[in-house]
Amino acid sequence: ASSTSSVQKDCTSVTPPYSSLIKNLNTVRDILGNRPLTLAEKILYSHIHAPQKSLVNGRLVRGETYLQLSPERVAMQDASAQMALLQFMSAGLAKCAVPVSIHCDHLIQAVKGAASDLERSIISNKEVFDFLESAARKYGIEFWRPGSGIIHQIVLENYAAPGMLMLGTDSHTPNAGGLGMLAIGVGGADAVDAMTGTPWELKAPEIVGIHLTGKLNGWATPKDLILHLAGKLTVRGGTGRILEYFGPGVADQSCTGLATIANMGAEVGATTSTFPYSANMRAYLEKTGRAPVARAADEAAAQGFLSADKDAEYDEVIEINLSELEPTINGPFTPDLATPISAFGKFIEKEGWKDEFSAGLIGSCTNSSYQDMTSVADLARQAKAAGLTAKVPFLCTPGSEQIRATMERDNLTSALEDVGATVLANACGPCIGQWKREDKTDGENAILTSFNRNFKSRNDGNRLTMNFLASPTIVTAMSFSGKLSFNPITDSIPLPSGELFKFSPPTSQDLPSAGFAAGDLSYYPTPSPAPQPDTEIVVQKDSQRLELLEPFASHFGTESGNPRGLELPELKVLLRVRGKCTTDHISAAGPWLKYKGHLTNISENLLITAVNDEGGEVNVAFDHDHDASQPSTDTIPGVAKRFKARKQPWALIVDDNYGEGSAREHAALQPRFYGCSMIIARSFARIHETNLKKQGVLPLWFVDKSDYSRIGSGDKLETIGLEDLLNGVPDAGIRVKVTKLNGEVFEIPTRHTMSTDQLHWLRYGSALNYIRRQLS
Ligand code: MIC
Ligand code: SF4
Repeated sequence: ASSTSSVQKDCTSVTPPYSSLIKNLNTVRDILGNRPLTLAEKILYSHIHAPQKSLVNGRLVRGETYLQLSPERVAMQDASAQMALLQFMSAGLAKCAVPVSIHCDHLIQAVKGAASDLERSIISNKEVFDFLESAARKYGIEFWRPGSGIIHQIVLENYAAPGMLMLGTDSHTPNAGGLGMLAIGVGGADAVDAMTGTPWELKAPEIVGIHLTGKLNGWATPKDLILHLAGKLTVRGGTGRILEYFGPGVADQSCTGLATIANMGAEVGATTSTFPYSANMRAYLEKTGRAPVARAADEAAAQGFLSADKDAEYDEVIEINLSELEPTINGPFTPDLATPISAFGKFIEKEGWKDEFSAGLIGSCTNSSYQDMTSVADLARQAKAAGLTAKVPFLCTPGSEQIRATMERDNLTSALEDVGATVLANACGPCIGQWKREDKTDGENAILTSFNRNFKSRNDGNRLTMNFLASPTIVTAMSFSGKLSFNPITDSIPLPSGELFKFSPPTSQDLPSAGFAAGDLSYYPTPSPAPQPDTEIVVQKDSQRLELLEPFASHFGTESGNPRGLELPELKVLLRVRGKCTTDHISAAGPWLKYKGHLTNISENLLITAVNDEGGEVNVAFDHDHDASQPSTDTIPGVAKRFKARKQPWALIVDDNYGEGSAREHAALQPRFYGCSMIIARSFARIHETNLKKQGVLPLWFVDKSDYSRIGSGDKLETIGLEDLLNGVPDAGIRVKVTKLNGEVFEIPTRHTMSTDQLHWLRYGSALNYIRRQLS
């Protein structure tokens, strides 16, 4: 079944309940003494659960107060949904408390091209897709099957709406902020809060105002704005903060351009990003079959709900003049190493890297809008007219079936294929290491992508592949030269005729004049399906892909064998991790994605790319208690397994921004599964810190960052003060007594960020154990 006109949507299920939100907001406004509010505050505060009860003393301090929120919707992708559903199932409810959608996108491997890749991936992941589909049927969840597209693009096209609050089990969930809402990336256990109707807790973020003036010109795109900002803010700059854009420069950007900016707010650690409602958002809603949502949003905007109040106060304001922005290329290995294109050639030369790259990749959840695709097709046509084809493999992943079908109808696909591009399935593919690369399997090489993330080993599993992030137009133009130093704005490409070819700045169209083509209608799920409680969810006993979850044991009480009361049992340090340690280091993706629903199997990848600060080696840990039959060192998961076998609970010592990157909660589940009870960090990334708390691991921050180097593997750690905290004694902080291997003893001070509720999670062993108690 195929159709060329856009699908009719059931807009009743996706229109935010504006009047009750505004009413709730007014209650909060009264409590706060009617001070002017930012847009992000309005959206957050309108979703506070029972404000009269939860805002005790009328106090709400950004960066301090914990808010109890009621999100309106949850979206989950196939990799993270497995754990989220396994946890939800163990809560024993018959249906979800809010609308939920599941998107099959991460598990599709790119090898040859859309059709065969999809077919092969459906077979190889059948067990998992069947599991997700049956769970969706049982609990009344909208199920977007493999091939339908990437979660964030589908959410933008179908579910996102101005003023909404949504959670997604993926760090790039903020993409939906392009429609003027707050969409927040979380771990599966947080999604379970919303799915069970438990208020979801978030420390009121600080709000950074980003004031946009001027106009983008020539080759500069919204992607360049966020690449530039990432360079300014660094991968830590957004932690605990929402980025709220405002000013005259917002209205000119297309809705999908804003989504790209919001998407990559994840790269600076921001809680999310948002923008005031605009005419372009209205146009996007209308073109994607949601005119009734646009009409309702117009009314809400007229009441001042969808933009900041005059004189609203930001915690910091950053000025960006769009007229001064130039295309920017970020990387390698970190998304915040930003170089303007005019300086990029020199940068490559200075680093001594070869002036070549081996593949150009466009699309993904970050950059596969109609606007992106019309602009790259324009460049492809210019190149074709000059007789050029791409110099390097040139791959494109459309974000959704709707985009794919519209590209095909409007001859954008053929324009790309004419110059040698391969159009892959509507899925994550190479962005998440689902890329069976047959050309470069090892050795140093560079790739250029329009994706969002570029940590080591991410795309093709090769640690030496340098991934540079750029706008789709820059990636495309450079793919015709194959040289990293090529700047399409100033440089020309020599043609066989001896003439020189220079690109004209790309032209684009933000929305298709003929509307979006729906493509294969069988990809669209029934809106708000009724739960079918009789559906059986099959998890085979000997399955290598799925495993039912055993609740984690509490650290305290007689069963735990812990003699220390409400202090953690005595812990042994497994490892001191050096430097950057993202969730990709803690729980690698690529080939491991297939074990996302099997905790025992996926735990084999624990920290396998982390650097041991004692010695500097990757994936090596020391076992100071080994017996005669065991070597004194092993892989990190190897030593963790030995500790588990000895029932020896353990701790990690880690560096700054520990757990940056994704929302994957496996990075918290896996250490907990092997017996990790505490992690002391120089600092944590937000989502990961919460994920640890949810699974009953205590995250502590060094008060004095230099204490990091005083603690090493084999040292014994004892908490002092946790018992008081759990007993509600006013917070005096937790001290940690360190007994070094050589017998030396000292104490260090630490800080924590645990709210009262989060302390319950620790006490019962996990948030889920606590929810189960509450529900029973
Ligand atoms: C990513 O982009 O890193 C992922 C894969 O989408 C992750 C989610 C996951 O690991 O399940 C994310 O961003 O949260
Ligand atoms: Fe998929 Fe990549 Fe987007 Fe994550 S960042 S959702 S892996 S396309």
